[in-house]
Amino acid sequence: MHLETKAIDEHNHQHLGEHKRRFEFAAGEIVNTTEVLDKLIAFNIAIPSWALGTGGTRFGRFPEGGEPRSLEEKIEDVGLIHALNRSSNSISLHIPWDIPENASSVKALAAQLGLHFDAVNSNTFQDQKDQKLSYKLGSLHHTDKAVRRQAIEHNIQVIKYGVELDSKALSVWLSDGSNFPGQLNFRTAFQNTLESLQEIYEALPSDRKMWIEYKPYEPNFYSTTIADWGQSHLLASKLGDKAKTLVDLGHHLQGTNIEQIVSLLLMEGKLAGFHFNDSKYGDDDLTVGSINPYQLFLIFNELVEGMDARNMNHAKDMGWMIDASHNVKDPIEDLIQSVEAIKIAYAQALIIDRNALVEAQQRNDVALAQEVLQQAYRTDVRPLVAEARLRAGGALQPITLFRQENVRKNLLKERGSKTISTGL
Ligand code: PSV
Ligand code: MN
Repeated sequence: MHLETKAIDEHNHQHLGEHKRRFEFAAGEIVNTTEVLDKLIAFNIAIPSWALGTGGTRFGRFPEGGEPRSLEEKIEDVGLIHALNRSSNSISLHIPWDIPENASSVKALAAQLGLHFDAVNSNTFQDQKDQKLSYKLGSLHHTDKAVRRQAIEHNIQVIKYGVELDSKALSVWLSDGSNFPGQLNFRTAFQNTLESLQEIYEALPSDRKMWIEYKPYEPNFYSTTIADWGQSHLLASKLGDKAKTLVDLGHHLQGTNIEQIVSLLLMEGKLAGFHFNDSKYGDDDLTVGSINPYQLFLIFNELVEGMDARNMNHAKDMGWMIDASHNVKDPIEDLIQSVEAIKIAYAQALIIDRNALVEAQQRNDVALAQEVLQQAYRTDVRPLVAEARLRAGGALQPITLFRQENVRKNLLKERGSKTISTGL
């Protein structure tokens, strides 16, 4: 389904008066409105191809209907999101859930919708239909060299798909680990992983990156071979400049200070980017900002400060991606909410009074430092995010328009109610 520009214009016209009033009030409170708007307009967050269908749990899946049946339809859905919010101009593919059989036609379709391809993700955490050897006991860390070889070849194949799609990075997440004490020799598992990654790294063209994700548990519950940022960073350091650590917000134990991790990885030039989501217990895949928007803001505080310290381009020098697919919401509405939450946190981080914060930190004025941060956090920046969207050609209220235009109903009519898109 395609959303006409006319529908967006009419919607914006209808809500313009109210928006203007709110925007003028917000802009009057903020000293750097123009800078914030420019940065918001430039800032895009990639949509994962696996989030366009309804997610599930091991207890079941309750599809919404109208889910994309092919890679082309997934691209169309991202096109819809981007038309509404003008902030999601790329898609991240998971191989083999989405094999781009014909790269040039897929690229052309994406380009028509103003999209390009973000990181490509390999998958050695599931066995595929005609696969010779099983990943039941791991992939790149496996004790059997033949299994490692198969997993290495898969990653090299994914790099090739990525090159055809002009994707800039290979993202690797391994479920490798152990379920019981004694099952694994940790050192051998780590060294096997490193050697396997080295071979993959060598197959990576010089202008591409390898992003290494970590996760403390699930599906293995005693140990995970790349369990935390230290282990990912160790691998990335040994591999070289093209390798960096990817932070997925759902991949931490409760109470972990993720903002501190982000700050130090940035300091070392080893932060690849993000998989955004929110979680209450673990890798819950909840909508970004739905549980702990303050943590998201604190992460963006470190990101903005750290990127500025390294003179980085906020929009381009890092991988920004959502990794979530929950089971009770319309996936498109859910993704729109996630992107909005990210942009709100980013805008709030951009309006922090940096000089006042540095001064408070220097003087160890703890109370004032908190005041400075919370002054920004408690400012309602939603009118700025909406204004940036308006200037970029998007809708003032994306979800309202999505509902008014009966997008899901139309997709159901077009694709049927029993479609299930590939993914977890
Ligand atoms: C694993 O939990 C993960 O975060 C990895 O990024 C996967 O590629 C993705 O989710 C999809 O399962
Ligand atoms: Mn992830």
